Amino acid sequence: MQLRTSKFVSRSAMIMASGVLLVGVVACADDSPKAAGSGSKTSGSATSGSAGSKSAGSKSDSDGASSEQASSGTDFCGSLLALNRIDPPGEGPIPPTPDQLKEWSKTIAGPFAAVSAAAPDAVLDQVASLSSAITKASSGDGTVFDDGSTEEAHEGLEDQARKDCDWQRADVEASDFKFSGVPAKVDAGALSVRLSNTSTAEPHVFLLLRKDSASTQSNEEQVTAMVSSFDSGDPATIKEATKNSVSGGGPGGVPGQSRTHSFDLEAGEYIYFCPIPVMAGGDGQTLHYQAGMIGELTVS
Ligand SMILES: [Cu+2]
Repeated sequence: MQLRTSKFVSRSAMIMASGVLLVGVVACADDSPKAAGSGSKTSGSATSGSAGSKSAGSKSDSDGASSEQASSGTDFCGSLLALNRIDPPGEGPIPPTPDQLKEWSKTIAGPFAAVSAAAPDAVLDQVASLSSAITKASSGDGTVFDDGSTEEAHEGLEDQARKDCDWQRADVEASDFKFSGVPAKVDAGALSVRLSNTSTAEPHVFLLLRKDSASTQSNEEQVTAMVSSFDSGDPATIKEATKNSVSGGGPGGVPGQSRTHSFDLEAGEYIYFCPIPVMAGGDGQTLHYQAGMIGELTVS
């Protein structure tokens, strides 16, 4: 039982991170970021090169025309959305193996290079930080997921996107145990969700599951069917059970934190939910969505 809980926290921590890198709920609470850039010692990956050269070189030639900046902004917006669709490494709540990390770093290399190439000068430091984290992952080093600075860096990109991108926004408050401020309905396309955790004790995350219109199960039952598949530890079972989950995770943070994730949503009916177990005074078995952190979002 305890195992299930701790595994689930781990999975939540993984999926809460935006498409790029995730930080353990506990790890990010201890607030001990490792030196950004230490991964650059690792021999090169495809991603570190492009980010590194951009961060080294392009700050000085930022006197470009504003039209150039506008088109670069458009690329930045689209490429960030694409990056955010990439799932975290590993299977369900099970921490990724070194091989899975290596595989993931290959998957994310192209989308990250696109972000890196299009990123405005204002976020070059963040791009460099993420690049070094991906380089670490490419050597099978999972400590990138414990590093609060990588999550901060991704937040910097999301923050910039809110300035540069013509996206729908939702400012959502997560408290114990409900979400406030989630629109009932949005248009298909980009939606930047900024989650502010106003709890004093509980981490929260905002995830989306596309409703199965053929299902006779309640929303809560559909979420439970998905999250309980992680207990099987079987990749095929998990894959089938999570097929309607919106890929790439969602915004999440510890008490007092604000975190942002931009989704690119197709039309449909979605369930939003937080799957973290009740921690303070909880039995370790009740998950936040079972205590009220669940609702519906229509995308049309
Ligand atoms: Cu929660």
